[in-house]
Amino acid sequence: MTHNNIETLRRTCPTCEACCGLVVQVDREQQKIISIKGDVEDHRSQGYVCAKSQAFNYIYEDGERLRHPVKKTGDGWQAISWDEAFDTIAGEFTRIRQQHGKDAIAFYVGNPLGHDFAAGVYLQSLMSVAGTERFFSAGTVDQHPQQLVCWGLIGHEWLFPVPDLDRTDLFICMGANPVVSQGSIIGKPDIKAAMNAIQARGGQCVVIDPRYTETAAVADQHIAIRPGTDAWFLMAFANVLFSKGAVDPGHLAPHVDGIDALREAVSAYTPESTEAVTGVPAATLRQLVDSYCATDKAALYGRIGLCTQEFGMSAHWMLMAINILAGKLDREGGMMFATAPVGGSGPGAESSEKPYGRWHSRVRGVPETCGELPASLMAEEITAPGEEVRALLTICGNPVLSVPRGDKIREALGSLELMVSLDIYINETTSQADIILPSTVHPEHSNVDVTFQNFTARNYASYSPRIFEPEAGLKDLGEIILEISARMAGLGRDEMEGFVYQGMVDMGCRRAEQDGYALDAETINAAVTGDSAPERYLDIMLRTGPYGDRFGANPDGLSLEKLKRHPQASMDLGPLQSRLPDVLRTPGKRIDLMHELFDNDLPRLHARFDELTQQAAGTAPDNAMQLIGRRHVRDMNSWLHNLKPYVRGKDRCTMLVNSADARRLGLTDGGAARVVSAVGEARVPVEVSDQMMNGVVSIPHGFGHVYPGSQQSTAEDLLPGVSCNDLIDESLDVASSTCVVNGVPVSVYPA
Ligand SMILES: Nc1nc2c(c(=O)[nH]1)N[C@H]1C(S)=C(S)[C@@H](COP(=O)(O)OP(=O)(O)OC[C@H]3O[C@@H](n4cnc5c(=O)[nH]c(N)nc54)[C@H](O)[C@@H]3O)O[C@H]1N2
Ligand SMILES: Nc1nc2c(c(=O)[nH]1)N[C@H]1C(S)=C(S)[C@@H](COP(=O)(O)OP(=O)(O)OC[C@H]3O[C@@H](n4cnc5c(=O)[nH]c(N)nc54)[C@H](O)[C@@H]3O)O[C@H]1N2
Ligand code: SF4
Ligand SMILES: [Mo]
Repeated sequence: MTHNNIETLRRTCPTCEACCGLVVQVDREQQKIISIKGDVEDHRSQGYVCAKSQAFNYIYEDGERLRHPVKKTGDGWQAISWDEAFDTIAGEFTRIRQQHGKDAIAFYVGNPLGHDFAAGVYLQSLMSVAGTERFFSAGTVDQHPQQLVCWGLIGHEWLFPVPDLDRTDLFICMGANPVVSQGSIIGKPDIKAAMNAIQARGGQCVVIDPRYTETAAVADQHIAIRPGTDAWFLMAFANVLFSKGAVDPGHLAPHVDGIDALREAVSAYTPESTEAVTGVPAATLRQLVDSYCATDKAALYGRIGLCTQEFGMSAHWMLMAINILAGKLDREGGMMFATAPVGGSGPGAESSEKPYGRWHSRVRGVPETCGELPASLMAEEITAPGEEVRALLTICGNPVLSVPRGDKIREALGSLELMVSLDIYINETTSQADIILPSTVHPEHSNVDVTFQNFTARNYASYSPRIFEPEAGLKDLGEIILEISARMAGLGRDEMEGFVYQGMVDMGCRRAEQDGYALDAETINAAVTGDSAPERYLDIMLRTGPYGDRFGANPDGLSLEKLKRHPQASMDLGPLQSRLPDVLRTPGKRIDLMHELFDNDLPRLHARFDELTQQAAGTAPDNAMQLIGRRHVRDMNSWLHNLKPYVRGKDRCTMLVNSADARRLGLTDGGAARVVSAVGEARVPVEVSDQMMNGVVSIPHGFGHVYPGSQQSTAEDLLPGVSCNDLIDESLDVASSTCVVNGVPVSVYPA
């Protein structure tokens, strides 16, 4: 729609997993976005947006955002041509690989990559060309435990169950604060409204968290739990299910193995025996299990607070096991699986080798999980004597602030022969690079949030058009990754792109064969549409996906063209459907509750429980506290802090502590605390808040904009904060090689 120069476009917000629908007004003459509002006609978000809905435009307009490739010289950053940049990178990567082997090149991939479909596709090519074992990502400070558990139980690493919020009558939310985070692996705009709707239909919401969070404030009940103890809480939960005779996996019953062994494994844990360790009164847990069993449509959900703790994998294992035992997995109102329009999560061949321990980190021999090593080990892996990392490529990541021991990582970056960052800012991490390649930002490229359509609470497909032509000289991130991988493979860019395209065509033909209809490469080539190669990949995926038009065999089905013609950015594909046992990819299509991944962690669980039980009987040292994190609605990890509207106002990088602890520790509201951990020490402003459980303090991550060399003056001037990750050591949930950032032991003193 065009009036004079004003054009109205619809797209989804690219900033978090909710993917809200937006109406964007653009002034073509001025090349400016003049307004971004929630799209009331979007079937998912119905006009809802949060404060960050403007973020992609603020980023677009930020004068400190990089707009051309730069290289570091003695005189500071110098603009260079793309050719020089690519020649240097490919030349050095190739030389280093020849001289020192493939593992001398490391990668770190951060969170925003998940919002760029094209970059995600080409990253796969780059990873196969590079073949490095030194692959790190934000996933190891995030969802790795969930990936492993889903692989172990259903044979898919990337198919996670989500709470069926539209139909559930009991939403139990552990270690997540979706009212602020806007939901992760839950895919639902406006969680507060969804919780209110549950309550309006007579249902209940329960939050289990060491902090009385914004989500707890909306819920009917808050259960405070001691950080890091969820696995035992859930084992006791499962035990009660057994002792009540409430185990009934429903339609999954014929497919489930290991029930008796699981009964045995949890037999020692009761609400009474775990109470001293978890801090949850036995009666509270028993009452929760009662209402869970009595509610037909109930969903037990857990997220980052459950993942990034000492027993993250076991906690998620138990959570899934409980949903299965109670017959609430894959059932309406319970935890269900989305059916993403791009396909890939349907029935398929048995999953390949176990994504755990196929190789190990060099220094402490930590097992790989899901193809990655824990990001907190980056520093020591870079400096590993004799097997040093010589070159590092970071893509959309800021590990110096977002990963435990960020300070040590930053120091280690100095020893690299070549560091390249694909990023839009010169920040705490990228300032250490030799070359930074910026890319187009969201208004300058089309996108489909493919990843998040796999974790949505209601199925949908979306398309976000490009709003502006890219600024002269800027390339899309996907193109940059393609070019680097082509050169590393000794191929031309077009040739490499051709291989990727051919791979998509082959996949389309394979899908057709599996689904029993005729499709060949010529048909695809003749009919495929898209304004760019990535759009053509997408068209093939959509058309051979579960809702696809099958290139004509199902004329009413979905295609990229249809999606582009849809009046809203996102098209409704209906409520979640039952998908099991069809999509199981486990051996013999069995759900093995006692898969070795889980069984192997039991001795560690038992031993640690005994230790904590003993500790609970004694008295803790006076200043000992446990550190957890938190998020604020105007943050997105570390990278929105250079945008004034998001950092104005009172300091939010504070340490929360409850009033009784504050008194005992000699802290005052508005004063400062000295927080000392095994690896560091920081001075942090104190905010006294009875949201906190006793013995627990909270500091958010993503701050610490204090290093010289960054070019983010707003962040540095208005809200530098401190990096809690400098206080967090390299401890891991060894069962999933995931970083432990919650429940970290610290000592707290007045400063
Ligand atoms: N203590 C503690 N630490 C945590 C967590 C926690 O709860 N507690 N949470 C963890 C989690 S869940 C995550 S996901 C990680 C996040 O870890 P990271 O992803 O490493 O960190 P971010 O701060 O999100 O950094 C994003 C980077 O991407 C860049 N960027 C943003 N948009 C674009 C773009 O369009 N193109 C390009 N090329 N670059 C872009 C930004 O400039 C920034 O450098 O942090 C983890 N760290
Ligand atoms: N505004 C905003 N939104 C975001 C982000 C952001 O930085 N800011 N980051 C995005 C990213 S990358 C992700 S992964 C998601 C994460 O989304 P969520 O999982 O909802 O993340 P958090 O808000 O950190 O909530 C984690 C909760 O776990 C609690 N917790 C800590 N330790 C424990 C424990 O041992 N047991 C239990 N039961 N609870 C514990 C914390 O108190 C906190 O309330 O958010 C995304 N959305
Ligand atoms: S909730 Fe997420 S997707 Fe929705 S407007 Fe906010 S940042 Fe954007
Ligand atoms: Mo994350």
